This record gives sequence, structure tokens and C-alpha cells, in this order.
Amino acid sequence: MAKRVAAIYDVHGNASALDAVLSDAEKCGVDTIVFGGDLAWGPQPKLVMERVMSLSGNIHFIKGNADREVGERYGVEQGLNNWIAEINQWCSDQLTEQQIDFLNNQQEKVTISIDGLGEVLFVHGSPRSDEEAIRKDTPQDEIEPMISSVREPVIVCGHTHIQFDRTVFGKRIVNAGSVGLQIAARGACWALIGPEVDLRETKYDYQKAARQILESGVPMASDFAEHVLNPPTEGP
Ligand SMILES: [Mn+2]
Repeated sequence: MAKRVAAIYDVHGNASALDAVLSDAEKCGVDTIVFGGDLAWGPQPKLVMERVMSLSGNIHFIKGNADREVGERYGVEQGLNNWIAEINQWCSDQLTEQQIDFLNNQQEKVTISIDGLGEVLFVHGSPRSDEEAIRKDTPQDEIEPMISSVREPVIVCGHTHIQFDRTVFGKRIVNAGSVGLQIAARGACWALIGPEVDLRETKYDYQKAARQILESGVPMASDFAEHVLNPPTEGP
């Protein structure tokens, strides 16, 4: 039985933000970490993979759609935009064979029994797809078929990069937000799960992060840097 679980989602190759979240999680006394997917796709894939693969303790990894695309070198032939395909290939090229194998061997989901909450299911997108989005305003009727076969009372997801905590047809659904490519947040977002649900936003040095991103060599580096300097708002 876990007591305090850090749900760390959508790091997207932002090593500075990840380091800040790992320090904050340690201060919060977490005994278990779930990395919820989309670790490497972004400006610092190698640093992020080195960091997470060196951690020890109770750690689980869920595969995100972007991990799948980097691990399997998805290109335009899979119907992707040029720029996404280009970043997939660049990220793949940065990683060692061992890091690629690690990405390709992550689980699709994990269930953990957590004090105060019971059984909690962790997925990347929705319980049935790593690309399906659950947002805070997704209509309940659209969510129903995504969760109808889930037996756990609590579901933790990510993928859309905006935190929420809502209940749909009796299931509590928590979106942990994004550590590295946050939307409508200034800091690195994650969730502390157990015994309550605490949606956290950890401050980090985003100006330093932006400088490192500009030096990383990632395609569209200035766009990534701009994203962390001025995260987009939620939009309409
Ligand atoms: Mn994703």
C-alpha cells in the first residue's frame, strides 16, 4: 500500500523542470513515483532519460504517445506533421539504444493501492488510448465509454497538459498537468496522490531552462524556449 504517490506526467524533455519536481516530491515525503508518459519528446531527451533511469525505489513508468513515437521513430509516413516527425527523429538520435529500449518497454497502465483513496489507475491519455484526451470540460457522455470498463474508483491521466480534478459517473478523474510543457501555469505541474489529491505547481528557473533549450540543438528550439518563458493560456 502506497501512502504518497507523485504523478509526474508530460516532462517533454525539460530537465530543469523535472529536477525541481523531483526535489519537491522528495520534500513532500513521497514513497512512490509514477511517470505518466511523454518523457523524452522535447529539447533535452537524453538528460531526462538519464535522470529518470538513475532513480531507485518504487517507480513505475507509463508509456505516452510521444514516447511511442520517439521509441519507434515515427515519421511523416505515419501521418504526422513534418515538424513533429522531425523532432521524433532528432530525439531518437539523441538517445542510446538502452534508453530507446527503456522507452519501448514501458507499461500502458498501472494500478496502485493508495492510503485514503483505494485503488488508483494511472494512464497517459484515457484508459483505452494513449492519445485520447480527457479535459476538464469534456462532456460526461464523451468520457463515459472511455471509463466504462474501469473498476478502480480513481483515474489519474495527463496528455492534455492542464490539471483538473473532477468526478464523472462516480469516478474521480485527476489530470496531473505537464511538468515540462505547461499550459496556463507558470511552474512545473504534477500531482501528489494520497491521502488527498493535491494538484501542485512547482517553481523552477524557467529562464535558465530557456537558455539550455536554445543551446540544445532541438529543431524549433526558439519555440520550445518561448513556451517555457511564456506558457500559452488555455485559449477559448
Ligand atoms: Mn501525450
